[in-house]
Amino acid sequence: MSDFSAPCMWMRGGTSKGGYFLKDDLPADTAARDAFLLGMMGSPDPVQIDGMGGADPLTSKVAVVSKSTREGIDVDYLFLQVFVDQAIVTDAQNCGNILAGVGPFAIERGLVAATGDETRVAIFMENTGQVAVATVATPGGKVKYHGDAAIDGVPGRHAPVPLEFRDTAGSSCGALLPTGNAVDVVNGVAVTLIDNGMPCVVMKAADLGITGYEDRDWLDNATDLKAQIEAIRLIVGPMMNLGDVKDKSVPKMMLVAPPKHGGAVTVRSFIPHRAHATIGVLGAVSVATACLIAGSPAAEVAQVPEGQRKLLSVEHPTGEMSCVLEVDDSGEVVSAALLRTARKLMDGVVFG
Ligand code: NQM
Repeated sequence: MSDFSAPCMWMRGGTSKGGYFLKDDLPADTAARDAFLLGMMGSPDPVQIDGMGGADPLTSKVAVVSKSTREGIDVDYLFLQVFVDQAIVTDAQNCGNILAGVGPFAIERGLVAATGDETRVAIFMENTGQVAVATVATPGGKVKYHGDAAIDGVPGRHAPVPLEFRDTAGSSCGALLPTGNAVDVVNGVAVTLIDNGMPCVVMKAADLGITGYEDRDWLDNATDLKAQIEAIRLIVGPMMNLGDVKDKSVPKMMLVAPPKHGGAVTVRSFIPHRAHATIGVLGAVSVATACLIAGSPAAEVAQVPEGQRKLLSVEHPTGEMSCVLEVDDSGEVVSAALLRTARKLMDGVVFG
């Protein structure tokens, strides 16, 4: 526990949920900030009973937002993952789901003025030094959360928040393929080490002895499988320029299989120690990109559409996520777009 309290908006962003703060409302000192965030979430504790966290990495997240001084950018966004059962707060990864709430939050807090029925918010993602553009519905100058858009993993319909990404390759690893290879073999398993916005290890589910169509509970209880995957993760951390990843939430571990519902590919992801209920946004972009790399495990199982603008539906445990990838003449992915929704849940003061 800390003695600190701060104004906070609790929001669902995509299929994740967490606390959104103005940077100036948090302690400037990182150690003090992290102590407050751990206390606020109730970490470390598997059920986070003494805090706001939802006992799941997907609901133990924080966005820190400030007005940007960068040319052409509206706001800066720092994502922080608060571990559930360890006293760790890390900025070593980005989060595209929590990103979906950043535009609405920035408008609500007056950092960005609404412009007509829709407001485009240019967001600098501090974790990776890259830019995303969110389009927020703002009829009458107010953020609208109700709407007709549905995303799998979230019941009901909400206002759409389209997200566009450019130049996300090598966000954390320095290159799209940090080893320079489409395929590396680690502990006998063929893997693609890739980073198109999120460092990911993409491998065939079948090579790990599963189908790739298992549900989250089954995966979370598959102790031997998880140990095998963690052993691979610890080896590839340094190969991906991420160093020792023992206490890091990256890379994400992506097990792919052929699509079952007319999509491009099926994925079961570990983020990295729990199975994801759906799939991360930039995780999906990275896996979709792996599907385009000739000779990769993902390409072997994927159905990739023709053309320079490709809609790749990434099937996950509770539905699918549609990624629109644009490739240049040489086949390199130059931009990615996805649809998310977000919702304001609470605005008040939170105690650490
Ligand atoms: O990959 C979970 C999530 C994420 C990350 C995780 C995400 C992304 O679903 O951009 O959104 O992989 O830890 O929120």
